[in-house]
Amino acid sequence: MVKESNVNKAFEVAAERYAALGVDVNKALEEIKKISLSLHCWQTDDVTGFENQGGSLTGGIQVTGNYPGRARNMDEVRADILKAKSYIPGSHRLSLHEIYGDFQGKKVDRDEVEPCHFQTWMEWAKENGMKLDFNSTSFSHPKSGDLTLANPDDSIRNFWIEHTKRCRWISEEMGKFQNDPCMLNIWIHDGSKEIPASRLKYRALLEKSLDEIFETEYAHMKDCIEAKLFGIGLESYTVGSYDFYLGYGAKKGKIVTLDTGHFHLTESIADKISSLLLFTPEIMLHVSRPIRWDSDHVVILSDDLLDLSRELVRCKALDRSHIGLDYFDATINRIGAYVIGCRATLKAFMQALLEPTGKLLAYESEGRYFERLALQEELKSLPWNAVWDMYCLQSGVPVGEDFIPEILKYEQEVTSKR
Ligand code: RNT
Ligand code: ZN
Repeated sequence: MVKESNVNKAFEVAAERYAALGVDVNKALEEIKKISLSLHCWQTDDVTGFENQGGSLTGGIQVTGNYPGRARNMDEVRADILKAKSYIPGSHRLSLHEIYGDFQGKKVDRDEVEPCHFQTWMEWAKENGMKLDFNSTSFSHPKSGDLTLANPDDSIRNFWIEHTKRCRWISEEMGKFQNDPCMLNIWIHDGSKEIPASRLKYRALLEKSLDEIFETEYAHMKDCIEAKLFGIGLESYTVGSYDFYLGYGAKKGKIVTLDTGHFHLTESIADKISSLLLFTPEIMLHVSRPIRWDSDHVVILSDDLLDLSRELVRCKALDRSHIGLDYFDATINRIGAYVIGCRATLKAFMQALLEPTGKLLAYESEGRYFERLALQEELKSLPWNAVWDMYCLQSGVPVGEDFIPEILKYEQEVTSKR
């Protein structure tokens, strides 16, 4: 067990070290408390949901691995979320997909879903101090195919329009219930394996569908549109590309979701933040980790993530940003995977909040580029982890590696018996 007295000592030394650079560690601790992640419920059960038990995951996404202990029903999903949450400092939101509705064993098709199917979720979330975000679900359904909102067949397209409209309505009710806007993320997989004869046709259809979906104005929810480079089996063309959604978002005032796994691998997501801030209302993130493709590996404290979190802090954009997570790994303990990714994301923000941004900016405007680079390098090895440990200690969650045996205990007692 990490000794509390060591956490206190290390914090004291770190505080002095940062103060010398003009950084107030206590202020950083106050700031990080305000960061609420939007935890993705689908890490608990490999994006299965409660509608097609045993049905396969489609839409060009894939969960790999079959580690034992997957949550099999709503009670298990809820229990696992609470378990994961107990190892993550701070207060966080929960992001639900439409397929996680409380359907009570009834068949409720995607164009029939209503806010009542999320009533128990709203109450449960409230009891557990969480606010909800929402996602429409157009994959893993007989009508998914390769095209949903961009389908030239009106009956299929209208089916998904109706679904997405209902998801906005549900989000509105969630937002009202929790007295805080619910973020609705719309991601569709539409695309094709081979080069289409017309790229324009499907994009025009998607624009038309979105216009219809967004006709109703709501006050308690916010729409986010998520772009993607490609999906498995849909490698040549994605209707909802980044250019498409950036254009749509800028023109119609919608929030563009940046999923960090949805771009060319050398593309910097951090570099996109400032442009989005200038031309779109807010920013929604899906923090993920692509390995060679959109593989949705467990998020770790990578340079990319650090760069992204620093950018949001430097742009003073935290109050215009929503930090959702999106990965699904079934090769290791799923709750462990959940916690690793959430803690890594918060650690990145901890480091960003400890940056002496004013000093770097001053060096830059004075043309003192040696000092700027030297300080950027030194910052990497400053004792940020002492402040992070203090955050965990103050939040009453395990410090450092102490969460590992706890997760193993839950595995032994609960998830391994599933
Ligand atoms: C897929 C998108 C999408 C999904 C979730 C389950 O590539 O990232 O956000 O992962 O909605
Ligand atoms: Zn995503």
